[in-house]
Amino acid sequence: MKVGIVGMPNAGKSSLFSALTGVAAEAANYPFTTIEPNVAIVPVRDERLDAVAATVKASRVVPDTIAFHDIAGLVAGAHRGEGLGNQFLANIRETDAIVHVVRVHADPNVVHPEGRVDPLADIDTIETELIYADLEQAERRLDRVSKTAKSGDRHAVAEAGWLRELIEALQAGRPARTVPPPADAADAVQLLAPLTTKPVLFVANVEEGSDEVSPAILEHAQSHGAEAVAVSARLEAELAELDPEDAAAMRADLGLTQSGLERVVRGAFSLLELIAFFTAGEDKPAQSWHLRRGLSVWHAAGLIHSDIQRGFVRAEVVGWQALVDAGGYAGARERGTLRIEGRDYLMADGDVITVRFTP
Ligand SMILES: Nc1nc2c(ncn2[C@@H]2O[C@H](COP(=O)(O)OP(=O)(O)OP(=O)(O)O)[C@@H](O)[C@H]2O)c(=O)[nH]1
Ligand SMILES: [Mg+2]
Repeated sequence: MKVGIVGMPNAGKSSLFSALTGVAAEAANYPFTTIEPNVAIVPVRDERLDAVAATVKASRVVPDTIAFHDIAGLVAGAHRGEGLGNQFLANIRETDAIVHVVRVHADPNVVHPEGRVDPLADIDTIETELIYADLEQAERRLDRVSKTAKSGDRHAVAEAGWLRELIEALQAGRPARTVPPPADAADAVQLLAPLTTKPVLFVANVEEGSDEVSPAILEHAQSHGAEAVAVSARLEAELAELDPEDAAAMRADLGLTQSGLERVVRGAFSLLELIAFFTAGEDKPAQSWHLRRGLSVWHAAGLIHSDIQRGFVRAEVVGWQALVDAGGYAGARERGTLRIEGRDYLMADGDVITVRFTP
């Protein structure tokens, strides 16, 4: 899963990013990979996976990951080249979701590009720039597609029609998610990858020691089908440099219950309606995976390996808690909590699966 971080200059994007990177580097049992300097691979901690690993005596714990992409800040008029322009938005076209960092803290030592701290106005600026970036992209695509459409190609005609409708909506300030493509050009969205179809998680960058999202931001998020969490980005970046016990003690001092980064990671997952499932065996790695809610064990098998999906025969499925309670697979089989399921079985959050397949 890939997430792009957007926001105004000085909003706290890179601080959030370093906090995430710090956490990733600290997770000693995870092979930290820097793909590019501005991509942080963050393991998704899950206590259920730890319990499963201990129960089945797994060799090690391999958490699923999220890749966060940090990019330069956007200012009003970025699409006309203001600030650093908007071309680096191309780096996050391929992401699954967007984290929108909004400055809420009023630290006078941190310069605001507009000279005032106004979270809702900043959100509007960024949303407008994302819409302009999509508009540019859609117009360029329409140029190309309308040439093919002239020859009467049905798919191109349908796509061009959709693009015209999309362009009209974007020009009126409406995001691309409000204009779904017609059935005969259903792949057009994937081709264009508009930024304003992606789910958004607002991260309110709040004063240290605060962990509440203001009602105005929450309301904005909810009315746009988005979610919002509060984080103090600089504090989290500092905490990520401490060892875990010191960080926990400092958190307790500040009265913060949950790690702000955990809120970001969980927020990102709930945004995408992902459920977790696990694979584990004695002396084998215990691994967590994430799948969109409503998909089958056959889809889950495909995430693990395309060969396992291709040769799918059946799956042994047990809820993580039932597995832990039974003390392992043998116990779960005896109690009847471990079931044999076919390829259409719909995965539930927390399932532990073993897929039998013909190689
Ligand atoms: N007081 C306070 N300062 C913060 C907080 N988060 C970030 N800052 C400071 O704000 C400044 C900008 O933070 P960055 O994380 O670099 O912001 P950015 O969004 O990456 O900025 P650009 O890369 O310029 O777009 C830095 O001096 C940070 O230390 C915070 O929660 N509280
Ligand atoms: Mg930055």
